[in-house]
Amino acid sequence: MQIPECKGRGLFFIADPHVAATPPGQRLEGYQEQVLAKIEACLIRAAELDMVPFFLGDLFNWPRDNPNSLLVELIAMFSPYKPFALVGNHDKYQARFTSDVSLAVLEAAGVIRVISEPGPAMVLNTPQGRVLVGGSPDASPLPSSFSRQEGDYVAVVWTAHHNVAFPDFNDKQIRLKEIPGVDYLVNGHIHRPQPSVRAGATLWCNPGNVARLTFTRRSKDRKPAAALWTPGCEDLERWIVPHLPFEQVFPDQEFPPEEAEESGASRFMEGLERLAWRRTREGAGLKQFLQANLNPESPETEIVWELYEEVIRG
Ligand SMILES: [Mn+2]
Repeated sequence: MQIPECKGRGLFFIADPHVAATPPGQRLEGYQEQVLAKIEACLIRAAELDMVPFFLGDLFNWPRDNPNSLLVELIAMFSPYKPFALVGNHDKYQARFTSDVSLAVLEAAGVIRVISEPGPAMVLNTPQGRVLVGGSPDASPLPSSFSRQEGDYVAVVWTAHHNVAFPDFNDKQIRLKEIPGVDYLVNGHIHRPQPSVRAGATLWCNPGNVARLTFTRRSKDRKPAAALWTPGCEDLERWIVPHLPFEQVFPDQEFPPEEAEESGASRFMEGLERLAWRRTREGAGLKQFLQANLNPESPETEIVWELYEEVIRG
């Protein structure tokens, strides 16, 4: 299969922008304009640096309930740049990437190069030589190795949107190990930035998403950043995306208690707080949450259900 050839100094990675017309998570009104401004800033910066823009999955927050006006705006914005986009779990409807999802509309408009099947995605011609860029979209396998001949490429960069066991996420399924023939593996999906980890010849990177979606101290302390790859780099280089102060994009309220957030000891309280902090339409999951988390043997359970009934009736 013929893959596109591009020219540039490197790759400009933008992870998980989660574009949406209505604010996702705990974000306030104005989200659409804010996230589009971030993406545009990234595309302009990538062009200034002569780098190829590359979305690491979850371009959209919702796969297909996006107004046409938003799609038209994205088509106009992407048209001069033709960025690459790996398919993320949020880009799919009922776990499938079909012509029914918004990302497919952008692809049909010819303004974005979608990677919906695992494999080599492009050859990037850099001043240092040819670079093979591959991708494994959501739910597709990562390569166990990549075969290349001496002198074929100066580097092989593989992109992914997977549950990788980076240091903060020991319980995730995919272990960090060397992938012979792959020099860099750059992952989206895990929104919290992680330090890069070397496994043999493969450097595993997880730059973290450019949109802040959750109301936590961690989001408050974090500066959303894109990640720049150049041939031979020791690690990705961060580029802080211009963004509004935390206070302007999240509601003015208290954080959940420190213990629950940090220790992870009380998953129940953590989950319950998250539920309570979600506003309006997302609050409906309380009953489901209680059913899944309350221990029927425990004496408090009956009291919690009584309270629940009271709240629902009230
Ligand atoms: Mn995501």
